[in-house]
Amino acid sequence: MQLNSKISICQKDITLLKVDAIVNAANKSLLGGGGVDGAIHKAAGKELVEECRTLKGCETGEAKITKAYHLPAKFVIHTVGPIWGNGNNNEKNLLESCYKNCLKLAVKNNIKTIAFPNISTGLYRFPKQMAAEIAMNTVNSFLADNNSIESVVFVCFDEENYNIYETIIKNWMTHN
Ligand code: AR6
Repeated sequence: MQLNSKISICQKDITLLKVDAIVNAANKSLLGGGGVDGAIHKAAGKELVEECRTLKGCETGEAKITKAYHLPAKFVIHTVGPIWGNGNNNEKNLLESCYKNCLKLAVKNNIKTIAFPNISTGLYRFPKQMAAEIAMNTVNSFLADNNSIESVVFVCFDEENYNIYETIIKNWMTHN
């Protein structure tokens, strides 16, 4: 399958992006935490946690949407990635579900531009290479069947993730 031209990568702080929706790598409580979750809540302001409280949490692999308050984005889509154990606890399928459910929710809410962080690859310790392959394959397949989303950007905060995504794209271009 060809790499969809709607997919791009960048190395930035996701809270700075002016897209329709940024995705948050949250925990099941949806009440904030460290990593990208902490950065999003800090930049959005306390109204975000107030709205999140009304959502009553979120299961691993699922996604829920809120407004983005003081962020430049319009919406935040909160998803809960799997905590990496040994790979035998359905981690891969759950990570795939995160990306799929975020995109489904985006389509439902008429979101055209969306930015993903590298879900589960920080505190949740999912191996970065495997996570990147799952992320790219899942999003690319989704875009092949759905025309309403116009742009998906993978926001790689750390150098290691950026290099992994860059290499995957280069390989994809040369082999497809
Ligand atoms: N912009 C973009 N990416 C970021 C940013 C940022 N500002 N900050 C960190 N990252 P993590 P997880 C990257 O740990 O592994 C929280 O406490 C980071 O480099 O944020 O899914 C939640 O509440 C990494 O590649 O999320 C949960 O308890 C990626 O974001 C738990 O962490 C994900 O790292 C979720 O763990």
